[in-house]
Amino acid sequence: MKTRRLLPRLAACAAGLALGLSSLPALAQPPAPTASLVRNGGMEAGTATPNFWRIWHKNDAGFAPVLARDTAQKFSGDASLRVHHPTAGYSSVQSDLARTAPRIKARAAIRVAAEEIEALDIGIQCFDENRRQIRWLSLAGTTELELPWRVYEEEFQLPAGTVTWQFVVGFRGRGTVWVDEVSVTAVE
Ligand SMILES: [Ca+2]
Repeated sequence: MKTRRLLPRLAACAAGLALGLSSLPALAQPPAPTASLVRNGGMEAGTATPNFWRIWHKNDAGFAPVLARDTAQKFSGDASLRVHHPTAGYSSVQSDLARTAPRIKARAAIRVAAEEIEALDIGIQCFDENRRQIRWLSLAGTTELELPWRVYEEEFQLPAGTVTWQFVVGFRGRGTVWVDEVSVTAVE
């Protein structure tokens, strides 16, 4: 009895397989790009500031950098992230902490523009299970005072022991930095 009931299902499966085989050429197309592991890397979500990004700065007297979501100067979409230093100092903007498989190999990409700055550092900060920083992976840096929108791309591997990590853009001096289209995608 059971065998008889199964037969129509098997026939249906065979029909499905035949359909699958006939659509095989579609598999030859390049795979869809992997989703970025950086939340809101396009800075589109948010109002006064982009969601999932925060600023840290040195506590020098009178130094008050301003983080904003800028809808006037942007690389793409409706907005970018802007950091302004009214006076000279050091600050860094950081993405939300991300958690991925350890030793992941990934490609980082970022768009940056700047005015009147002294130095810019871009990298990935890696933390262990106790939130201690175990490695700073420098991706790019410059001491150019003026920077049109520029693309930086770099492949990196998270070191062993990494539990969480974040994208960091730090800059020194007086001036303004814009950041847009930040992404980290796994390549293996
Ligand atoms: Ca954008």
